[in-house]
Amino acid sequence: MHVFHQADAVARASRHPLLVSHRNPDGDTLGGMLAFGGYLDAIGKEHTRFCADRPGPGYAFLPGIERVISDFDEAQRREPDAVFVFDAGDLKHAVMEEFVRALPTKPSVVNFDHHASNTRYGDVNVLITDAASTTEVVHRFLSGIGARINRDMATCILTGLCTDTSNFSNPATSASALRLGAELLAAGGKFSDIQRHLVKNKSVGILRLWGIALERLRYNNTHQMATTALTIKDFEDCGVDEESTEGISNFLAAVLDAPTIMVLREAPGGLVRGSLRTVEERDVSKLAVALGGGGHKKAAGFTVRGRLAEVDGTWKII
Ligand SMILES: [Mn+2]
Repeated sequence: MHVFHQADAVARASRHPLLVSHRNPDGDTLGGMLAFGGYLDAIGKEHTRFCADRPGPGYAFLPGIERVISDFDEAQRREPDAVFVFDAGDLKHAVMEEFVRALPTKPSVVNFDHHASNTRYGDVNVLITDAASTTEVVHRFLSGIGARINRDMATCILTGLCTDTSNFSNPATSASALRLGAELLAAGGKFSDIQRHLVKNKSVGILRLWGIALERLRYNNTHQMATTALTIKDFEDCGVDEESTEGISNFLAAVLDAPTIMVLREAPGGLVRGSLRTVEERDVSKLAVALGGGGHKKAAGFTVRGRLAEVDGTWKII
Protein backbone atom coordinates (compact mmCIF):
# COMPACT_ATOMS: atom_id res chain seq x y z
CA MET A 1 0.00 0.00 0.00
CA HIS A 2 1.31 3.46 -0.87
CA VAL A 3 2.41 5.52 2.12
CA PHE A 4 -0.42 8.04 1.49
CA HIS A 5 -3.01 5.30 1.81
CA GLN A 6 -1.24 3.89 4.86
CA ALA A 7 -1.45 7.30 6.55
CA ASP A 8 -5.09 7.62 5.54
CA ALA A 9 -5.83 4.14 6.83
CA VAL A 10 -4.37 5.05 10.23
CA ALA A 11 -6.54 8.20 10.34
CA ARG A 12 -9.71 6.35 9.35
CA ALA A 13 -9.10 3.46 11.76
CA SER A 14 -8.33 5.80 14.65
CA ARG A 15 -11.02 6.58 17.22
CA HIS A 16 -9.44 9.92 18.13
CA PRO A 17 -6.36 11.20 16.25
CA LEU A 18 -4.06 13.75 17.86
CA LEU A 19 -2.48 16.23 15.42
CA VAL A 20 0.74 17.84 16.58
CA SER A 21 2.75 20.88 15.51
CA HIS A 22 6.36 21.24 16.61
CA ARG A 23 7.31 23.65 19.38
CA ASN A 24 7.93 27.32 18.59
CA PRO A 25 5.41 26.76 15.81
CA ASP A 26 5.79 28.40 12.39
CA GLY A 27 3.41 28.73 9.47
CA ASP A 28 4.46 25.42 7.99
CA THR A 29 3.90 23.16 10.98
CA LEU A 30 0.60 24.92 11.80
CA GLY A 31 -0.56 25.07 8.19
CA GLY A 32 0.19 21.36 7.73
CA MET A 33 -1.66 20.39 10.89
CA LEU A 34 -4.66 22.59 10.12
CA ALA A 35 -4.97 21.45 6.49
CA PHE A 36 -4.90 17.84 7.68
CA GLY A 37 -7.43 18.76 10.37
CA GLY A 38 -9.64 20.18 7.61
CA TYR A 39 -9.51 16.81 5.90
CA LEU A 40 -10.46 15.00 9.13
CA ASP A 41 -13.39 17.40 9.56
CA ALA A 42 -14.49 16.59 6.02
CA ILE A 43 -14.57 12.84 6.76
CA GLY A 44 -16.30 13.49 10.10
CA LYS A 45 -13.38 12.40 12.26
CA GLU A 46 -13.29 14.01 15.69
CA HIS A 47 -9.69 14.89 16.59
CA THR A 48 -7.46 17.10 18.72
CA ARG A 49 -5.01 19.74 17.45
CA PHE A 50 -2.04 20.25 19.74
CA CYS A 51 1.09 22.36 20.03
CA ALA A 52 3.24 22.46 23.17
CA ASP A 53 3.78 26.20 22.66
CA ARG A 54 0.86 28.53 22.01
CA PRO A 55 0.97 29.77 18.41
CA GLY A 56 1.86 33.48 18.22
CA PRO A 57 -0.96 36.02 17.72
CA GLY A 58 0.18 36.55 14.10
CA TYR A 59 -1.27 33.13 13.23
CA ALA A 60 -4.77 33.98 14.48
CA PHE A 61 -5.92 34.41 10.85
CA LEU A 62 -5.34 30.71 10.10
CA PRO A 63 -8.69 28.92 9.78
CA GLY A 64 -9.09 26.43 12.62
CA ILE A 65 -6.22 27.75 14.77
CA GLU A 66 -8.68 28.46 17.61
CA ARG A 67 -9.04 24.73 18.09
CA VAL A 68 -5.32 24.24 18.89
CA ILE A 69 -4.68 23.34 22.54
CA SER A 70 -1.37 23.43 24.43
CA ASP A 71 -2.35 21.52 27.56
CA PHE A 72 -0.73 18.05 27.75
CA ASP A 73 -3.22 16.82 30.36
CA GLU A 74 -6.15 17.83 28.22
CA ALA A 75 -4.59 16.11 25.18
CA GLN A 76 -4.07 12.95 27.25
CA ARG A 77 -7.65 12.98 28.58
CA ARG A 78 -8.93 12.69 25.03
CA GLU A 79 -7.13 9.32 24.80
CA PRO A 80 -5.63 9.69 21.33
CA ASP A 81 -4.93 6.38 19.61
CA ALA A 82 -3.03 7.86 16.66
CA VAL A 83 -0.58 10.76 16.59
CA PHE A 84 0.09 12.79 13.43
CA VAL A 85 3.16 15.02 13.61
CA PHE A 86 3.81 17.84 11.14
CA ASP A 87 7.15 19.36 10.12
CA ALA A 88 9.18 17.88 12.99
CA GLY A 89 12.44 16.05 12.22
CA ASP A 90 12.09 14.01 15.40
CA LEU A 91 9.56 13.48 18.17
CA LYS A 92 11.63 15.57 20.56
CA HIS A 93 11.14 18.64 18.39
CA ALA A 94 7.42 18.17 18.76
CA VAL A 95 7.88 17.64 22.54
CA MET A 96 6.04 14.38 22.07
CA GLU A 97 8.66 11.75 22.88
CA GLU A 98 7.66 11.10 26.49
CA PHE A 99 4.04 11.99 25.93
CA VAL A 100 3.59 9.33 23.26
CA ARG A 101 5.48 6.75 25.30
CA ALA A 102 3.30 7.46 28.34
CA LEU A 103 -0.03 7.12 26.52
CA PRO A 104 -1.76 3.88 27.57
CA THR A 105 -3.39 3.67 24.13
CA LYS A 106 -0.01 2.92 22.45
CA PRO A 107 -0.81 5.16 19.47
CA SER A 108 0.46 4.74 15.93
CA VAL A 109 2.66 7.66 14.94
CA VAL A 110 2.42 9.19 11.47
CA ASN A 111 5.10 11.64 10.45
CA PHE A 112 4.49 14.26 7.76
CA ASP A 113 7.70 16.09 6.91
CA HIS A 114 10.15 17.37 4.31
CA HIS A 115 13.37 17.67 6.38
CA ALA A 116 16.28 15.60 5.05
CA SER A 117 17.41 15.12 8.66
CA ASN A 118 14.11 13.44 9.61
CA THR A 119 14.78 10.35 11.72
CA ARG A 120 11.79 8.40 10.28
CA TYR A 121 10.39 8.02 13.77
CA GLY A 122 6.86 7.26 12.65
CA ASP A 123 5.10 3.95 12.14
CA VAL A 124 4.18 5.61 8.85
CA ASN A 125 6.56 8.23 7.43
CA VAL A 126 5.17 10.56 4.80
CA LEU A 127 8.56 12.08 4.13
CA ILE A 128 9.15 13.95 0.86
CA THR A 129 12.47 15.74 1.03
CA ASP A 130 12.11 17.55 -2.30
CA ALA A 131 8.92 19.26 -1.11
CA ALA A 132 9.35 22.95 -0.33
CA SER A 133 7.21 22.71 2.79
CA THR A 134 5.43 20.17 4.96
CA THR A 135 2.20 21.67 3.68
CA GLU A 136 3.31 20.66 0.16
CA VAL A 137 3.72 17.12 1.56
CA VAL A 138 0.22 17.30 3.04
CA HIS A 139 -1.08 18.60 -0.29
CA ARG A 140 0.47 15.68 -2.17
CA PHE A 141 -1.10 13.35 0.38
CA LEU A 142 -4.54 14.93 0.00
CA SER A 143 -4.28 14.86 -3.80
CA GLY A 144 -2.99 11.30 -3.68
CA ILE A 145 -6.00 10.03 -1.77
CA GLY A 146 -8.39 12.14 -3.85
CA ALA A 147 -9.49 14.48 -1.04
CA ARG A 148 -11.12 17.83 -1.86
CA ILE A 149 -9.19 20.93 -0.79
CA ASN A 150 -11.49 23.70 0.37
CA ARG A 151 -10.61 27.41 0.68
CA ASP A 152 -9.54 27.19 4.31
CA MET A 153 -7.29 24.23 3.63
CA ALA A 154 -5.84 26.11 0.63
CA THR A 155 -4.97 29.08 2.88
CA CYS A 156 -3.31 26.76 5.42
CA ILE A 157 -1.27 24.97 2.74
CA LEU A 158 -0.29 28.28 1.11
CA THR A 159 0.83 29.63 4.51
CA GLY A 160 3.34 26.81 4.89
CA LEU A 161 4.60 27.36 1.35
CA CYS A 162 5.02 31.10 1.95
CA THR A 163 6.78 30.45 5.28
CA ASP A 164 9.31 27.95 3.99
CA THR A 165 10.02 29.65 0.65
CA SER A 166 10.20 33.14 2.23
CA ASN A 167 7.28 34.15 0.02
CA PHE A 168 8.53 32.36 -3.06
CA SER A 169 11.98 33.94 -2.99
CA ASN A 170 14.46 31.57 -1.34
CA PRO A 171 16.16 28.54 -2.98
CA ALA A 172 13.39 26.21 -1.75
CA THR A 173 11.14 27.88 -4.34
CA SER A 174 10.90 24.94 -6.74
CA ALA A 175 8.82 24.67 -9.88
CA SER A 176 6.38 22.50 -7.98
CA ALA A 177 6.13 25.11 -5.19
CA LEU A 178 5.24 27.83 -7.70
CA ARG A 179 2.75 25.58 -9.49
CA LEU A 180 1.19 24.65 -6.17
CA GLY A 181 1.04 28.33 -5.17
CA ALA A 182 -0.94 29.12 -8.30
CA GLU A 183 -3.23 26.16 -7.73
CA LEU A 184 -3.91 27.23 -4.12
CA LEU A 185 -4.69 30.81 -5.16
CA ALA A 186 -7.16 29.44 -7.69
CA ALA A 187 -8.66 27.28 -4.93
CA GLY A 188 -9.34 30.39 -2.81
CA GLY A 189 -6.17 30.52 -0.69
CA LYS A 190 -5.89 33.99 0.87
CA PHE A 191 -2.40 35.12 -0.16
CA SER A 192 -3.00 38.75 0.86
CA ASP A 193 -4.06 37.71 4.39
CA ILE A 194 -0.87 35.69 4.72
CA GLN A 195 1.28 38.64 3.62
CA ARG A 196 -0.52 41.07 5.91
CA HIS A 197 -0.27 38.88 9.01
CA LEU A 198 3.12 37.25 8.54
CA VAL A 199 5.20 39.79 6.57
CA LYS A 200 3.83 43.28 7.04
CA ASN A 201 3.73 42.82 10.80
CA LYS A 202 7.00 44.25 12.12
CA SER A 203 6.90 46.80 14.93
CA VAL A 204 9.35 49.69 15.32
CA GLY A 205 11.03 47.75 18.15
CA ILE A 206 11.58 44.73 15.93
CA LEU A 207 13.06 46.83 13.12
CA ARG A 208 15.35 48.59 15.63
CA LEU A 209 16.55 45.12 16.66
CA TRP A 210 17.11 44.28 13.00
CA GLY A 211 19.09 47.53 12.80
CA ILE A 212 21.44 46.29 15.51
CA ALA A 213 21.83 42.98 13.69
CA LEU A 214 22.63 44.80 10.43
CA GLU A 215 25.14 47.10 12.12
CA ARG A 216 26.97 44.06 13.54
CA LEU A 217 27.19 42.11 10.29
CA ARG A 218 30.70 40.84 9.60
CA TYR A 219 32.03 38.85 6.68
CA ASN A 220 34.54 36.04 7.16
CA ASN A 221 36.51 35.43 3.96
CA THR A 222 37.90 32.05 5.04
CA HIS A 223 34.47 30.57 5.69
CA GLN A 224 32.71 32.81 3.16
CA MET A 225 30.15 33.44 5.84
CA ALA A 226 28.38 36.57 7.01
CA THR A 227 27.66 36.52 10.73
CA THR A 228 25.77 38.69 13.13
CA ALA A 229 24.78 38.39 16.77
CA LEU A 230 22.06 39.58 19.15
CA THR A 231 22.22 39.46 22.92
CA ILE A 232 19.49 39.38 25.53
CA LYS A 233 20.41 42.99 26.35
CA ASP A 234 19.60 43.94 22.73
CA PHE A 235 16.11 42.47 23.09
CA GLU A 236 15.63 44.39 26.34
CA ASP A 237 16.92 47.64 24.80
CA CYS A 238 14.45 47.34 21.91
CA GLY A 239 11.61 46.17 24.14
CA VAL A 240 11.06 42.96 22.17
CA ASP A 241 11.40 39.27 22.98
CA GLU A 242 13.82 36.73 21.59
CA GLU A 243 11.20 35.40 19.19
CA SER A 244 11.41 38.72 17.36
CA THR A 245 14.62 37.57 15.69
CA GLU A 246 12.46 35.26 13.58
CA GLY A 247 12.82 36.56 10.10
CA ILE A 248 16.20 38.27 10.34
CA SER A 249 18.06 35.34 8.81
CA ASN A 250 15.42 34.98 6.10
CA PHE A 251 15.58 38.70 5.38
CA LEU A 252 19.38 38.58 5.15
CA ALA A 253 19.25 35.51 2.92
CA ALA A 254 16.88 37.38 0.61
CA VAL A 255 19.00 40.52 0.21
CA LEU A 256 22.62 39.87 1.28
CA ASP A 257 25.25 38.89 -1.27
CA ALA A 258 27.01 36.18 0.78
CA PRO A 259 27.17 32.39 0.24
CA THR A 260 26.37 31.56 3.87
CA ILE A 261 24.72 33.51 6.68
CA MET A 262 24.69 32.79 10.38
CA VAL A 263 22.59 34.71 12.90
CA LEU A 264 23.50 34.01 16.53
CA ARG A 265 21.19 35.04 19.32
CA GLU A 266 21.10 34.54 23.04
CA ALA A 267 18.09 32.79 24.51
CA PRO A 268 16.89 32.59 28.12
CA GLY A 269 18.44 29.86 30.26
CA GLY A 270 22.04 30.40 29.13
CA LEU A 271 21.48 29.25 25.56
CA VAL A 272 22.67 30.52 22.19
CA ARG A 273 20.64 29.74 19.08
CA GLY A 274 22.19 29.79 15.64
CA SER A 275 20.26 30.18 12.43
CA LEU A 276 22.05 29.20 9.19
CA ARG A 277 21.16 30.05 5.60
CA THR A 278 22.94 29.42 2.32
CA VAL A 279 22.10 30.26 -1.26
CA GLU A 280 24.79 28.07 -2.81
CA GLU A 281 25.37 24.35 -3.22
CA ARG A 282 26.36 24.04 0.39
CA ASP A 283 24.67 21.96 3.04
CA VAL A 284 24.33 24.01 6.22
CA SER A 285 22.29 21.22 7.85
CA LYS A 286 25.60 19.29 8.27
CA LEU A 287 27.03 22.12 10.35
CA ALA A 288 23.76 22.39 12.28
CA VAL A 289 23.67 18.64 12.96
CA ALA A 290 27.33 18.74 14.10
CA LEU A 291 26.20 21.34 16.64
CA GLY A 292 23.28 19.24 17.82
CA GLY A 293 20.64 20.86 15.60
CA GLY A 294 19.10 20.08 12.24
CA GLY A 295 17.20 21.41 9.28
CA HIS A 296 17.51 21.61 5.53
CA LYS A 297 20.49 21.95 3.21
CA LYS A 298 19.69 25.61 2.72
CA ALA A 299 18.17 26.55 6.07
CA ALA A 300 19.13 24.99 9.38
CA GLY A 301 19.59 25.83 13.04
CA PHE A 302 21.10 24.73 16.31
CA THR A 303 21.05 25.53 20.03
CA VAL A 304 24.10 25.35 22.29
CA ARG A 305 24.89 26.32 25.88
CA GLY A 306 26.79 29.56 26.36
CA ARG A 307 26.54 33.27 25.81
CA LEU A 308 27.75 35.68 23.17
CA ALA A 309 30.78 37.90 23.62
CA GLU A 310 32.62 40.18 21.24
CA VAL A 311 36.30 39.20 21.15
CA ASP A 312 38.71 41.17 18.93
CA GLY A 313 35.89 42.37 16.68
CA THR A 314 34.23 39.00 16.15
CA TRP A 315 31.36 37.38 18.02
CA LYS A 316 32.11 34.19 19.87
CA ILE A 317 30.05 31.73 21.88
CA ILE A 318 31.78 31.43 25.27
MN1 LIG B 1 8.87 23.20 7.05
